[in-house]
Amino acid sequence: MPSADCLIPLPVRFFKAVISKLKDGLAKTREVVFGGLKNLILGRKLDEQLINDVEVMLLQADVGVAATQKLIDSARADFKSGKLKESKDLLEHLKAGLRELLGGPQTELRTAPEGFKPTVILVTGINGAGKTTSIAKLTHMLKQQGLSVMLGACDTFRAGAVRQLEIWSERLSAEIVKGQQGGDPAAVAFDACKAAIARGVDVLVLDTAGRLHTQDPLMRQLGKIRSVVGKQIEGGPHETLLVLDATTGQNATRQAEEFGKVAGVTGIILAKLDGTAKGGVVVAVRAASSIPVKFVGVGERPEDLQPFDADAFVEAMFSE
Ligand SMILES: Nc1nc2c(ncn2[C@@H]2O[C@H](COP(=O)(O)OP(=O)(O)O)[C@@H](O)[C@H]2O)c(=O)[nH]1
Ligand SMILES: [Mg+2]
Repeated sequence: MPSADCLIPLPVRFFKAVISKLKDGLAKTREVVFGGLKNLILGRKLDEQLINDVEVMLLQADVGVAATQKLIDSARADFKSGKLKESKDLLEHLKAGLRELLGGPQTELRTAPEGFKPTVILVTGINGAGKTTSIAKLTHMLKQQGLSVMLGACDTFRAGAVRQLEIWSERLSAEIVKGQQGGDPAAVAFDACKAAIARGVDVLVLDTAGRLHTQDPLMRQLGKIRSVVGKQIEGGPHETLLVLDATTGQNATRQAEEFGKVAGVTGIILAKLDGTAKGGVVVAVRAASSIPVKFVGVGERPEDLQPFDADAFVEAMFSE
């Protein structure tokens, strides 16, 4: 069986452009936390107390207990052994530690094997996380790369959900397959797969209703959508993206862990990073599960999605 190991190449990464856009999206976090952290570190002499104060700030930024502990333990050890001499050494140590925590498996989208179409991307997460908006942004990004995109409106549950996706499909000139409100989402997925094959589109993106990982019937329904897709399109869904709301802090971290166990999630979109001063949650989410953060959402416009890049992220966090 062909494996889903081909990657949609992301647009050439203009590292500086990515950083500059991320900087805007991370303005709140930078102002409140990481900018402050940089000033705190560089404005003081390196000692135990400074490291303690940095620890508190990391926790306040929602970096999470486990990741903070890792960063701080190694800073303390390197300070004691004399490796960190000045406060700027601590800053560099911290940045390197964050880059390491945020790095890991590749973050490009997984696709259908070469020569096979369509790639199917299933999008899941709780109500209001930002699924539909993230789908619009993803569609915009894929279309910018010259790929054709079709949308499947499998959120048949919430009133207005189909219409919301339909409005995006019109704005973005992407075809949409929809069913009746209250209808079977798996049936919509079935129709969408058929239409995507018939039209020869490159990527089919399926929107779904919000659900909690604890809602068994809804999780079974998600399983049914997955199996309907898999029966029609070999290896599909090739990517299952979990959308998390960055403003929910440690709740987002918990969802990454829990959905990761039961929903076959292969990547995370961390939405609404622009709306929080606790952007450190990216680190906590990354530390909590082996699922890579593939994109971050930094606004409500179609262009407000950024491929996640650990180095760019850390640079943006600490920039002026
Ligand atoms: N500021 C900001 N708002 C967002 C972002 N992503 C989604 N939203 C908003 O969050 C709300 C819920 O989004 P929606 O896509 O409908 O969530 P869904 O229920 O998961 O489909 C909407 O008001 C969106 O405009 C983001 O990255 N930044
Ligand atoms: Mg929605």
